[in-house]
Amino acid sequence: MAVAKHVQTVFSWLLTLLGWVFVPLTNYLFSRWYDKTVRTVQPVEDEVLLKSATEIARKIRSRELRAEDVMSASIARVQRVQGLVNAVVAPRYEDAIVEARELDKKLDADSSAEEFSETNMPFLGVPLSVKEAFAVKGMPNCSGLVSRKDYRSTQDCPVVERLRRAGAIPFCMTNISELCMWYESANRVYGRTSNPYNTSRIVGGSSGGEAANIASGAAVLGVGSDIGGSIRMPAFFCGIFGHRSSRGLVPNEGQFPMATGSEVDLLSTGPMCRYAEDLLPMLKVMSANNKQAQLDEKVDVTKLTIYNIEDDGGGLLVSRVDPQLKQAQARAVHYLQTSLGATVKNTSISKFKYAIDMWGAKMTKSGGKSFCDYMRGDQGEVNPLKELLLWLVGRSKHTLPAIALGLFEKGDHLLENVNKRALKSFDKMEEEITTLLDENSVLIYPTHPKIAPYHNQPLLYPFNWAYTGLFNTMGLPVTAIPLGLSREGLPMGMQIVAGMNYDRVSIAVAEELARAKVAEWVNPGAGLD
Ligand SMILES: *[C@@H]1O[C@H](CO)[C@@H](O)[C@H](O)[C@H]1NC(C)=O
Ligand SMILES: *[C@@H]1O[C@H](CO)[C@@H](O)[C@H](O)[C@H]1NC(C)=O
Ligand SMILES: *[C@@H]1O[C@H](CO)[C@@H](O)[C@H](O)[C@H]1NC(C)=O
Ligand SMILES: CC(=O)N[C@H]1CO[C@H](CO)[C@@H](O)[C@@H]1O
Repeated sequence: MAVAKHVQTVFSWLLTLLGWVFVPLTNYLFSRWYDKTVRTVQPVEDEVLLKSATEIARKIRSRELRAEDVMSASIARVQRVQGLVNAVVAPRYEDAIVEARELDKKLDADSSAEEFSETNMPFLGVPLSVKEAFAVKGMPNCSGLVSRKDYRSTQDCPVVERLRRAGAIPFCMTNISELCMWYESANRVYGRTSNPYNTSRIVGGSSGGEAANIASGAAVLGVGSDIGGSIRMPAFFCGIFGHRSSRGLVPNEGQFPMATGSEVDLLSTGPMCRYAEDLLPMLKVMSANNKQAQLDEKVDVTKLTIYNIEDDGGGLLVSRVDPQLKQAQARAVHYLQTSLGATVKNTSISKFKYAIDMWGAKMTKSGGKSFCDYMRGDQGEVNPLKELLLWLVGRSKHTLPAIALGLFEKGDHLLENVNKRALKSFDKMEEEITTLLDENSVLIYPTHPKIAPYHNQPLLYPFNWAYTGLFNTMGLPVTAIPLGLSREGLPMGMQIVAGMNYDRVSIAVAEELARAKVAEWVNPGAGLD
């Protein structure tokens, strides 16, 4: 036992040492490769696009704005940035314009009608972007799988239906990673999405098109889902807000792939947006005001205890947290302490470094449908080894991360003991977290150890999503917030984690930091020539 532990320590030293040489070297090589094509999108200039969804809806209700004009502005913005960003994979512009026009007509007739009130339709006429994996009537739902590319949804999924009832108008579907299982959004159906702040960088995944579309200023609201960080990582890389809702709060139905077995415990659907004030109204609509979470209860931020955790304490094969991210997090925490009077406690939780093992063990135990099964669409299973050989000669219809995950899954039985141990660690960690987090406390943690890497670079850091995946294992609500730009002009951010069903608490902290402009979306390209 002692020997095993020693070997493990030595091994992790070696890796760290290797990392020191390796990271600068690969960074250098990647930058040489990608710098030739680097661009940033032009800043958003149209005032209509620089308002929160709540405000847009208010102005449409009072007839200061016309729904059709707002929709046209959003569409024009997509068309302006699409060539660089490639976030939108299926437009529904004509239908969206018709729907906006019809709404205008009704509002012109009687805009004070009860049906259009703020309570009934908080997102009256607001353009809505949706992750392609969700069903929107008449739109594709292939999740980047070539064999499903002609599929069209026959009806809206529950969250889209609810957002429509609240007045939002879906106008486009956005890119994802293949089968939503990687943190770079690229696939063989729609190609790759690039970061609006610097096109040499990733947008994250799987809800990457969503984050890029919102960050580039085209959409103000979006819908994402998160089984290992798929809302929070893209929100982080693109500098917007994203909320992973408490387990069971928002319906997951109507997305492909849909989690099966107890994988559902890890999956959560939630809002993505540019302005913090839209998070809570969106969550209310998406959860249909589920009573459990008491979203209307006020939160007194000054009474909060903030548990600040700097990093995972040295997870194997997980990158160290970038010093710029640590500084940004420290600044935000300092603000909460000094300006708001919250109590800050620096802490660490030793089990956090086993995040990947615990996540893997939870997924294996869930007994859901196999990934190789999903890769094949509806026709049996894909053989990942064969796909790897085909990939090497450029003939596979799958992406490398998907093939690698398929291979990994095939070897999963070898990890039986590791999984058993990980589940024990998990139980201890969950107990510790449950005692820490209540209605008067949150935990602050980095969203990701590295600022948006270059395209394809995530293949070198395949386990860095440990920072987000950790909280899926417990099903907790987490709000990812942006924290300005780094020296390289790329978004930074952090996670605010709350206790089960205390979504309103992490969101309240996000709102408070947004009010002080500590947490905010930055117009991409602003300040550059
Ligand atoms: C996706 O579209 C197909 C029809 O092509 C439909 O059968 C399926 O239910 C849709 N998926 C979801 C999640 O709605
Ligand atoms: C994008 O990143 C590259 C590599 O770090 C850098 O050389 C370039 O200046 C950046 N471009 C912009 C517009 O920030
Ligand atoms: C927490 O740690 C940071 C350094 O990481 C330090 O600046 C801060 O004062 C500490 N806060 C408390 C409350 O101990
Ligand atoms: C790179 C790539 O394939 N982009 C496609 C993304 O989806 C849109 C809409 O379907 C296409 O027009 C692009 O060509």
